Amino acid sequence: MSADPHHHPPLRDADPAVAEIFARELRRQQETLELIASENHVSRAVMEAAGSIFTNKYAEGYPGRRYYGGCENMDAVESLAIERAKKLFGCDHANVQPHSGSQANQAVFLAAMRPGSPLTEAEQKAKNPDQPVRTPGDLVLSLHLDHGGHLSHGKNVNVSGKWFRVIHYGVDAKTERIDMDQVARLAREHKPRLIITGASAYARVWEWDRFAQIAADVGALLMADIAHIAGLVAAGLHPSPAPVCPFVTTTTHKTLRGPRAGLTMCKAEWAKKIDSAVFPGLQGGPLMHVIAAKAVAFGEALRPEFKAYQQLIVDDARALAEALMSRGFRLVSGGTDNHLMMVDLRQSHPDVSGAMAEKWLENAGIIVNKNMIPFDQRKPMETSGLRIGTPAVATRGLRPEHMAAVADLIQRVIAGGGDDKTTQQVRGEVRAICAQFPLYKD
Ligand code: DSN
Repeated sequence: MSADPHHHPPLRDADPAVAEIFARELRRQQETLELIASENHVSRAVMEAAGSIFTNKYAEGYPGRRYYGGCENMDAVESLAIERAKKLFGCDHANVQPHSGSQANQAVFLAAMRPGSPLTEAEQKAKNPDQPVRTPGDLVLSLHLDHGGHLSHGKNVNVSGKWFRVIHYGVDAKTERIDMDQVARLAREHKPRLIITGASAYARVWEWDRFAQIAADVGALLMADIAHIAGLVAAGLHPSPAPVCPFVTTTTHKTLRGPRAGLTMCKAEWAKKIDSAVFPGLQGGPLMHVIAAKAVAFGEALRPEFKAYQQLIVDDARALAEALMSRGFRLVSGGTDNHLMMVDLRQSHPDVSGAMAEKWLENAGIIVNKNMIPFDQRKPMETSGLRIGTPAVATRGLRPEHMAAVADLIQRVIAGGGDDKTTQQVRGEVRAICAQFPLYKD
């Protein structure tokens, strides 16, 4: 920073090294097809808010109850974000402060669950005879990570799996859809305190009502993590869990197309506990610039154009799924109901792992991610699957009629085994498509 406090040179002068990295990233986003199901390109308005003077302000506490002076504008923007979130999702209460989806989920654990050790007393003693024994934590029932679940839903390396006992349901081997009979049986047998629904790699509709019935039958609490499908839920293109789930959590940056952050919603009776869990339970100062950007994104999502955008995401995903299947790719569960599809490479390309395909596609300007698929034999860093989603290409304006060309490019790269000639040819064609659908052009 310059010695003169009134002189604020733009980034390109203040720090050319960082500015050059930003310029490269802008070019990368402009010239590649972003098909990672959890990513998107936000509006300039959202970026402006995220990079605003609100980054200068501490505002621990909540609107009207802060631990710092000078918070009137923080209160205004946070209240706006809360009101818009409530309207968007039809929830009783919204806490807009979680920094991420994982923290949005942790707020529910902290508010509603009794932590402890995931091990039984005997297991703890066998493992660490000299350690004091901790009581077993409450039990969670959630979707297996390999079947599309999420790290923060009880994976042993995550705090959710270290402090709570966890059992998993999965998809049916034949239909590759959630095995609701298994959910009901596990719930009956194990009586979990919390059932978690929601996934990061599941292409089908969630049956919230059936989950709610199962939870009610065994006296469990129910949480829906709608991080991936939040935009679809807000637009009414996927059923909303809000009427039947005491807790609904989400990130704000996937289909919802807001800043990178989280959101925890709940029924009125949990409002106080959720607020205390987020602050002071898990976090200190809220990121007020990000909360301002959430307010902007929620405002965008309340407009009629947002519904048309979400419809385009779904239409693009269906068209891409059809186009990939007609080119010989097998999709888990045979298709998609939402914004993503899981490609199973085992039949069409048994010698190609998800990791290999991800790299070849990246070299050709097509960005996807390798992903475990149900009953995968390969390891998580290798995988037999690819996860492909359409939120970002729909933002660029690609329509269902463009998806055959996209599927063709994917097919050529994978069939070519990453050879240089095909890679260069496809890269050129990707650039041409990107130029036809420019990003951040003015
Ligand atoms: N990492 C996110 C995703 O890609 O789905 C989930 O947290």
